[in-house]
Amino acid sequence: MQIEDVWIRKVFTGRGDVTVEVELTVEDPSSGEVLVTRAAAPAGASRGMHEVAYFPEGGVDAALAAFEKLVAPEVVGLDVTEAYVVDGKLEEVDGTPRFERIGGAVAIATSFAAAEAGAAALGIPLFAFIGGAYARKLPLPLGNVIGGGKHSRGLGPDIQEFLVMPLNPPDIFTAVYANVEVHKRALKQILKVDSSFTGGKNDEGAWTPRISSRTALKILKEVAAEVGGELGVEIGLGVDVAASSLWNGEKYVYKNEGVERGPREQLEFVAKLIEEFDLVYVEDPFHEEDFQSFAELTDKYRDRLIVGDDLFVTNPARIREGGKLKAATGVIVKPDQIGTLLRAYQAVITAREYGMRPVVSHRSGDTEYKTLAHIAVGFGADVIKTGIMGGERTAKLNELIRLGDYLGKWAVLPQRHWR
Ligand code: 2PG
Ligand code: MG
Repeated sequence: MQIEDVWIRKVFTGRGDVTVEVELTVEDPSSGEVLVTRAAAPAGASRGMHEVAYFPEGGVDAALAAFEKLVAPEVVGLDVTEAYVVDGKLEEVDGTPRFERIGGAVAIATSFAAAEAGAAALGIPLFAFIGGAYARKLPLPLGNVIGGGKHSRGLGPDIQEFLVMPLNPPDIFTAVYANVEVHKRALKQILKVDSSFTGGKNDEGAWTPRISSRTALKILKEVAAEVGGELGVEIGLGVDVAASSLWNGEKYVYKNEGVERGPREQLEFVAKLIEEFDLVYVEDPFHEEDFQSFAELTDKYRDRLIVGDDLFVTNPARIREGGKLKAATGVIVKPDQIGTLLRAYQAVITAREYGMRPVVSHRSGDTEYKTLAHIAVGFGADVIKTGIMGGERTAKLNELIRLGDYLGKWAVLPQRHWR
């Protein structure tokens, strides 16, 4: 099954960022059957310094030109049923470690579309193409209920995300439902502490009241206990501090709270939040170069998910560095951060070598594509981080529910496999 034709166009993410969508036409030479698959690149706002270049110099139009000139002539004729052959070609035609010539957006959209084509050509679902016959574990959904930081344009709390995750759901529908219900019911509690709040939501569909981080967690704790009690499910709390966005080179600046914290105070602050709210998930508590503080915190809380996002940027070399230092118990896997599905897979393998759990994640500017749900199941991720509300978020969650049906009795139910 060879690629016959390729196409690229500019489209938009849910936040209105311009991104690229790649379309591939594949033809079966024996039957003459023609398949068309497409995929788009998501876009982050709080990007890690070590991520691949999103677009080449010159922006999206330069990306389109690079696709036409460098990628298109080389991928036409490749066999999509050979996993990752297109990804290898993307590395080759770009030739830089950060995809500076073609841009990470072109790379990941092409990589995704090629995997979709491979699956379609073989007549199997994408997750099975990625993960093989043994891929049948459903991830726990992790989603943000209240949001701040860059995703709320500095108008909400200083911490970027206040998250919930069901820990022992009986099935994937109930898992998603638990998060949806917490999100819906949180509004009433928010209005009790911020009567001026008009129900605004941020880039990822999280509520953005002007409240402190501690108040946000208090609200989540109460609502999660209420919903969890009704559903008979334990719902854990988490945060993505996105600490690189707060770091000014010396201190963590909490603008809305009017507080500055040095590295030591930051460690104490985060540890206190973990204790007070029994946080099961803590992402990027320190800035992207501070492996040492990560290791100190992880040493205290090995039974929680202490997760690196900007720290690792889905980069196998950085994950290995962190693994050696025991800097985390979990690794965010955003395929777009590293440019291809093949590299993301290598990131997952490396994380597991060091006993760290993969958390497959969306971006704040995401698209209506459901690709991420298949990647999470294909990689056997413990957790999928994909928000709760908004079409580009529910696209992934609804697909997970469908995959649960598809796998039926063969599904390994989403459960907390740690602690
Ligand atoms: C994060 C992500 C997704 P962004 O920090 O984890 O929530 O945000 O895509 O803006 O990097
Ligand atoms: Mg993050």
